[in-house]
Amino acid sequence: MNETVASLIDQTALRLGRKEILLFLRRGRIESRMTYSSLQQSSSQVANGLLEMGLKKGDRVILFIPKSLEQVALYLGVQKMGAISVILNPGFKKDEMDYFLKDTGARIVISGKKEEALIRSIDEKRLLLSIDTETPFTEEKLFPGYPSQIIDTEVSPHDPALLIYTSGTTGQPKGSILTQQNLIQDAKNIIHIWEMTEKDVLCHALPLFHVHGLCFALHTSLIIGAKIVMCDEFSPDVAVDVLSRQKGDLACTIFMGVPTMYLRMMDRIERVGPDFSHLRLLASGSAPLLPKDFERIRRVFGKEPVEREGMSETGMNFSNPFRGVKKPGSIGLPLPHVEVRIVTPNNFEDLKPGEVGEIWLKGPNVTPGYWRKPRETEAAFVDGWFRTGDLGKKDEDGYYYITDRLKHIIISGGENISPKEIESVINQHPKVSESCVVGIPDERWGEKVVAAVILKPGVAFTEKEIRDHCKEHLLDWKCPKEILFLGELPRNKMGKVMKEEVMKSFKK
Ligand code: MLC
Repeated sequence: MNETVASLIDQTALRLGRKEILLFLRRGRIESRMTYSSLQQSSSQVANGLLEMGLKKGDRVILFIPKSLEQVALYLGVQKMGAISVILNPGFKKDEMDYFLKDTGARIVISGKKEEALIRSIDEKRLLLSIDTETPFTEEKLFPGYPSQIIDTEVSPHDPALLIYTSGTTGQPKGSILTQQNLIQDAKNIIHIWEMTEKDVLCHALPLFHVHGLCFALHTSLIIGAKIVMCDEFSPDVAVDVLSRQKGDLACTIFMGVPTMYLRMMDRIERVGPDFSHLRLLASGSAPLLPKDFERIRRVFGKEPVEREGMSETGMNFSNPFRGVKKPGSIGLPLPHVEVRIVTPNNFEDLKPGEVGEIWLKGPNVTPGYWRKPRETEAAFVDGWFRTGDLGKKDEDGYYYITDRLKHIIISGGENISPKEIESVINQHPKVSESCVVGIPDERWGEKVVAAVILKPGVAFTEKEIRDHCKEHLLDWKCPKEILFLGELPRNKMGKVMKEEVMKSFKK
């Protein structure tokens, strides 16, 4: 049998059956506990149940469900039967979900109770399974009575296992295909470089619909047998409370977060000042960690953070060493088997250390391409090298730095946001002539989304109305935090909007 994410987890589960592997916290209180054998049993029942419903290997299964133990068991069940998981933010609005349903061609949607109505409003007849995630986990909620033996589906290393949607620079999200091999390589790399073992306990406060919370945090822990203290959502108070426990069920050794999470925790901690010496790894990624925040984490937590870099298309690519020198402002060294080039973006010439160019990647962790988007896939690769769209450099010690972005993406609180997607929503409004969305530096979010809007002549439109319009069509955090009405957009001689100039108008 080929190795799959699910088979690796099963092997550990067989060894550590009675171990409590997941502990679920709702609003900071322990709600449910799950052993490996319970996870194994319910996920196998899910797999058998889905097979009996007629689902097959390679079918897409959308998980549109709040963070919960049910979500974990369902996700693993989908993995076991060889279908492709599409795990989506339960906050997506109707238009966004309409797009995902069409783009994935999903055979079934598994939703939470609250999310069910939204799917039904798009497609009354779609095969849908709605699961209650608001009450404590029980095995009976999923597929009770179905066989609980391990499924033996023929899955090859190159079969797609997961679609992770990422903000497309042209507007529409693209489903990055991650194969079994991509996911396994990624998990093995992380376990290896961060020296994860079954003695570890991870505080999991990330969403499960991104590679960060799903692949870097969940896969690694389940594969190696590290216990997970899973929070229903990120709350700085709960995270600080959990991370400061030195003994008992909740005592953790690892935290993985985005810089915004650290900043929000530190605003609390500096007033309280607990002892965090039991934590062995504080990992930060998904957005740049400013050197001043690196220093602040070191001061407040008494430990240097390990900054690392990854992408939905590749999993994790770089990390500062767990034991060696961690350089503030650097994303660190390439992970095992990840090849890196820094090239001139125009004529693809390799550059020397210290010179800034586009970062290109190759390795078993890199996606074979975007789901049903051959043109975007072709544009993303040159001779088998993945073009990240990030500009960066390497120093004399081999540490990498991201200096800028070639692609138009805003990174806010660790979420990648496409300005084009927001512009097209704003521009849809009949009162709007055009708009330009940019990201400007922000203490809380790293960057925040702002919009310059040009109205049609003679119409009246308020900032609130634009925001409401955006909230109707877009996830809340994609909506502009500031809106400026301009007479016209600044353009260069070619007629192209000068984003830098638009950004300046917000800094006044
Ligand atoms: C929430 N809000 C945001 C936001 N998240 N605004 C801008 N950017 C964000 N990321 C806004 C909401 O719209 C709302 O405003 C207000 O904040 C409170 O909402 P909330 O839902 O209570 O927010 P909160 O739970 O506090 O969320 C903050 C956060 C979250 C930092 C915990 O954004 C988060 O989980 N970020 C991590 C995302 C992540 O996992 N990224 C990994 C991508 S993978 P209003 O006005 O609407 O009321 C990747 C690869 C890699 O990048 O290497 O990791």
